[in-house]
Amino acid sequence: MTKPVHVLNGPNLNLLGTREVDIYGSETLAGIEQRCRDAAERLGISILFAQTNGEGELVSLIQRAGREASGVVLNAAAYTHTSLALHDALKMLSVPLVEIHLSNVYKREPIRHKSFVSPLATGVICGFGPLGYELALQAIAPLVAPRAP
Ligand code: CA2
Repeated sequence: MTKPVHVLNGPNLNLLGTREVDIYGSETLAGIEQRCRDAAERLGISILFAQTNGEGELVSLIQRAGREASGVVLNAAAYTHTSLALHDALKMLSVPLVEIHLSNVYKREPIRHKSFVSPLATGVICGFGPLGYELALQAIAPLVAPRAP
């Protein structure tokens, strides 16, 4: 059986829907998780969904994904723009990686234009809000599907 795709979320995304709704929308992270579960079922893949506020914990989740996942969808939130530790952990991944952001980070402050994730990603999706998670799963599904015998 194919390993799950790990959908990993970084700091403060647990607060989605409660503030900054003008930027991130009103959907909660629980709502996004449900969207992912529905999309995964349609696509015939399984997922593990997780969020952490800690940089070290996010590194540990990526290391675990290296052992236990067939692919990774990652919204590393602010650590995207700051974390060399995250970059080093992602270097060790040998499965497809889709970087995702709810907002269009390139339309925002210049500090958000730098990504420690993008150079290691298979592809990047940003600016489509929660729909981006579904698009990321749609993009990664054919890359993690088992080959026909
Ligand atoms: O657009 C995205 O998905 C981001 O990854 C979100 C990060 C931000 O630092 C990135 O530049 C772009 C921030 C997530 C913080 O989420 C909050 C949600 C509600 C209230 C406050 C923060």
